[in-house]
Amino acid sequence: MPHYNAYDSFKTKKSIEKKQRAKERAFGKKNETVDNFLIDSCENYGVVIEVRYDDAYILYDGEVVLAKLRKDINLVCNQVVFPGDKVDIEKVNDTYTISHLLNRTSILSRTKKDSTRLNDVGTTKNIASNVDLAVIVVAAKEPPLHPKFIDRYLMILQNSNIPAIICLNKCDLKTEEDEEILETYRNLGIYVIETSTYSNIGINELKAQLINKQAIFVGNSGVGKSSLTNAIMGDDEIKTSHVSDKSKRGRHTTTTSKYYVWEDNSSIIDTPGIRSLDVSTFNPIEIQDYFPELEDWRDKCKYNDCLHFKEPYDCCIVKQGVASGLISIERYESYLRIMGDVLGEKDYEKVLDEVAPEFKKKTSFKKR
Ligand SMILES: Nc1nc2c(ncn2[C@@H]2O[C@H](COP(=O)(O)OP(=O)(O)OP(=O)(O)O)[C@@H](O)[C@H]2O)c(=O)[nH]1
Ligand SMILES: [Mg+2]
Ligand SMILES: [Zn+2]
Repeated sequence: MPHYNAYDSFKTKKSIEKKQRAKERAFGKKNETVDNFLIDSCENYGVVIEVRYDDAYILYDGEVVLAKLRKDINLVCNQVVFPGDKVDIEKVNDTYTISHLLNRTSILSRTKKDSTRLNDVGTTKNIASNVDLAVIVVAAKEPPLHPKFIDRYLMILQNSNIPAIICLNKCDLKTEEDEEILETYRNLGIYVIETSTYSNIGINELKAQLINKQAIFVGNSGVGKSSLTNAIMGDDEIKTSHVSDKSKRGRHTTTTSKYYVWEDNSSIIDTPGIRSLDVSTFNPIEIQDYFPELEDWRDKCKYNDCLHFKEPYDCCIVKQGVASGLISIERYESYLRIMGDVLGEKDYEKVLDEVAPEFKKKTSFKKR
C-alpha cells in the first residue's frame, strides 16, 4: 500500500473545499439557471458601476445605463452582481436587462456578523469583482493607524487571491510611530506608498501602481479613499467629509461601492469605510498561513499542530522568535488577537505579556 501523507491529503482536501467555498461565495449554491447565466465571453460587455438593491448601473458603450436582472434568476440584483462585474446586456422596449454574467477573475468578500444576535455565524458579503489590485488605505493620525486592521485586510485579500498594497494617506500628519508601523510591512515585502491629497504628494506614484488595472480602495471611514479617488480622477465629483473632531472617526460618507474609470483600461472602485473586519470564521490552524514571516519557524515547534498561542514557551519556537526580536512583535500581537477572536479566548494579552513583557510599556498596546 502506498504511504499516504496525511498532511498532503489534508492540504488537497482543503484546497478543494476552499475552491468550492469560493465558488459558492461568488454565486451561492450551484443550480441550472446559474450555470447558463455564467459565460466566458461576449462581444460587447458592460461593466457594473454601482448596484442599489434591484438596480444596476452599467457602463455600456461609453454611457451609463440602468439595468435589471434577468427575471428567471429570481434574486435581487445586489445579491448577484457587484461593482467591477462584466455583464452581457440586452435592450427590450427601452429596458435594459442583464442577460449573462461573465466569469470572474476574482471576488472580494468579507463576513458580516450581526452583533446583536448571539452566536451569529455571519453572512458573506461580496464587495467587488474582477479586482486586480487592492489598495488598503490607512491614514496618519485621523483616524489613527491601526495595524490590526491592515493585518485582517491582508488575510481577507490573500484568501480572495487579490494582490494588495498599503497606502498611508494624510502623510502630511505622519508621526514617528506611523513610520515604525509602516516599516513592519515594508520588511514583509509589501509595497507601501505615502500620499497626501492636501499637499499633492504621492498621487503620481499611486497612479503608476494603478495603471492598466481594476483597483479597489478599502479601509476605515475617513482615511481618504474618496479624496484619493477624486485626486486621481482630477475632479471633486465624489462627496467627502471631515472626520469627527471628538472621536477622530470617519462619518461613513460613502455608502455604496462605485466604479470609476480614470484612464483607458484603468479603474478604481471606491468603497464605503468599515469599522471592523471579522475574520473569526477562519480555521485556527490556517491563520498562520497568512503570516508568511512565521514560515521558517513554525515547523520547528515541538507540536506540529502548534498554534503558538497557549502552548508552553519552551515548546514553541515562534514564541522564542518573538522574544528574541526576530519576529515582529506587532505582527505577533495581531496574530494573537485574531487567534483570540477565532478561539473565543479573551485573555490573549497574557500570552503576549509572557513572551514579551517589555512590549506593553514600549508601545501604545491598548490603542491597537
Ligand atoms: N490632512 C489630510 N486630510 C485629508 C487628506 N485626504 C483627505 N483628507 C480629509 O479626510 C477626510 C475624510 O476623507 P474622505 O475622502 O471622505 O474619506 P473616506 O475614506 O472616503 O471616508 P468614507 O467614505 O466615510 O469611508 C476629509 O475631510 C478629507 O478632506 C490628506 O491628504 N491630508
Ligand atoms: Mg468615501
Ligand atoms: Zn509554536
